[in-house]
Amino acid sequence: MRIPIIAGNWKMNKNKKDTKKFIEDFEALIGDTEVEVVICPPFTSLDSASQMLKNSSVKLGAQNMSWEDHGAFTGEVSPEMLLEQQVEFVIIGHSERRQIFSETDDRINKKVLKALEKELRPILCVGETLEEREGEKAFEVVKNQLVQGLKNISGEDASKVVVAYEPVWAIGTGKTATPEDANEMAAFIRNTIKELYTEEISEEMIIQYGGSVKPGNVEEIMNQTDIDGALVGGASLEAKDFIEIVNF
Ligand code: G2H
Repeated sequence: MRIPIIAGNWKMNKNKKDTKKFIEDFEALIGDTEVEVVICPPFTSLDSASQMLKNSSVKLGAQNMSWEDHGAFTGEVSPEMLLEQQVEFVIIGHSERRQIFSETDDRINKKVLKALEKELRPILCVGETLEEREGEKAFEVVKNQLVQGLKNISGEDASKVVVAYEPVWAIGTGKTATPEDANEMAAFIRNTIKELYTEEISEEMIIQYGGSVKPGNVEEIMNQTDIDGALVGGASLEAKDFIEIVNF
């Protein structure tokens, strides 16, 4: 039985004041949920968020991290620094990191390995561009991202990884993959995990869909057999929208 994970990726939005307001509003709305809820604020809001969420069921995630422990890496944030803020999840290889900041599969793999070593749960993002989908390369691209991203990761560790399928053409564009297309890819991802590891591990794995998830489409997406959660960007910025998604 897989417990769904719904995570809000705030991207580069919300200062400390906005974070405080969101958490106050969201905590007032959230009751018992059947899903695991994660919010991923910018690094600068993690401290305030972790203090406010001390007694909450809402978990904290970061949007990126370094694969190094410490040292001369200007601008980077280490896994220990995240653990100090009670961070439990970390988004790795988001398409914006891959495309805008030229993150390679090799670097993404180093981050996944480091996160697991430090007992942070990586949310490994995979997904094809529009060009790749139109060129019928979507499955090949996603498989390659999975194989590379999970290189040298043991079966025991692999089951802690959350995979987020985010077709690049659906991110922040208002376009969503049809629930059937998203599920087809989620099932393909699960099958790839089975090939790489075992059926048991593939059945345990949480596979999220991300890309313009909103209150109006979340139910249909979450009803798909192989989709166990959502990685939500724009619609996670307002407590009233995010709660509707969480309570789909
Ligand atoms: C995809 C998603 C969150 P949005 O990037 O990771 O953002 O829901 O705004 O498409």
